[in-house]
Amino acid sequence: MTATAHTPRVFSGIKPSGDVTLGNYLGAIKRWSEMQGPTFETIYCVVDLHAITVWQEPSELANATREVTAAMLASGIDPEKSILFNQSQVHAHAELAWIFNCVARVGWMNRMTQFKDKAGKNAEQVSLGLYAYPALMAADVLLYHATHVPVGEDQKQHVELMRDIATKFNNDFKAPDFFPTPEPIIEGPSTRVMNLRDGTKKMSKSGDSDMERINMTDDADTISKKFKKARTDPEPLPETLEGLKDRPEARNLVDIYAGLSSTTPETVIAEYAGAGWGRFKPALADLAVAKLSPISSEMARLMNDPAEIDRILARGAERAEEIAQPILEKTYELVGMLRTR
Ligand code: AQP
Repeated sequence: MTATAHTPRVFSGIKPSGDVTLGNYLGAIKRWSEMQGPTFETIYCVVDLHAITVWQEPSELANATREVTAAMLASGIDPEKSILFNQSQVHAHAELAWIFNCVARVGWMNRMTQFKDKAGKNAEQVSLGLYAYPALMAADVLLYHATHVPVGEDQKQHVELMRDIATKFNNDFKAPDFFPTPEPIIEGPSTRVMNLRDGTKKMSKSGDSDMERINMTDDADTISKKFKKARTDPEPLPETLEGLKDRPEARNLVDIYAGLSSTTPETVIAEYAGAGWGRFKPALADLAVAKLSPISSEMARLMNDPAEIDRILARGAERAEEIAQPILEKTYELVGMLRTR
């Protein structure tokens, strides 16, 4: 079996750890929706087990899971075309993650920059789960023998680590190509949407200030206000993209415009060369409102019918389990676990 012998299958996930941001939308969800079609089987997951690597209020987690699901559905993820479910309903994720905890090396985890960023100076106090997160992420993808993982730039290192885990497992247990080595898909102008107040930091759900991100649930006035107050420099937009070098905030706004209008940063610069912020920011805000308002209205409609969201997730979990369970069983067999029933 070679990597190409595996069914072309996409897996990706998003944590229910706060309001879905424009970064999550442009870097992940919008692209996930575009990947539905004849080329790939697509599996999308609300990764609630990942969310609890940092504290989540128990009374809010179920609703946050529904809200992220609503954002995915409203952005065009079709539960008939894709398998859409939440991670904790398919037990095999946690089981395979344990096996991968025993395959991955501590030295590999120590190199993960996202852990260093998230733990900061507090590394002794964060959960063991946050440290082991990449092994669970490897399990999420490899449980389905997925071959492609569309993610934002921040997840690239984790996809490389999952390739190392797959290779080591296949070697250790003498099962050549049992697990595929998945390819990350990181493309387009919005693989790293930056914070609106500091163009050197990523836009995140859990960032300190609401003004640094656009939430998918923000109304038109809030979106306009946030773009108006977004940090920029005093210079107008340059004639070419090279002119945005060393101007991270300006580059970010151009990239966001390109992502929202499904074009390239070059095209945006060609249209707005020489424009000041007084012209560009309102145009960007109008574009964002036009693209995001239909999504936020649809999210609100879906959130009025939580039973329907739960039904979609339950059906998705059943379909996911049909693929995952035989792969988990084969994994246990390769590891040598006694199976008596
Ligand atoms: N700023 C971003 N630009 C582009 N892509 C992004 N993604 C996240 N932020 C950006 C992509 O969104 C997908 C889901 O991410 P996640 O929720 O699983 O985890 P995350 O990367 O840790 O996202 P956040 O928003 O930063 O969440 P918190 O603050 O809770 O940790 C992934 O494909 C990710 O690359």
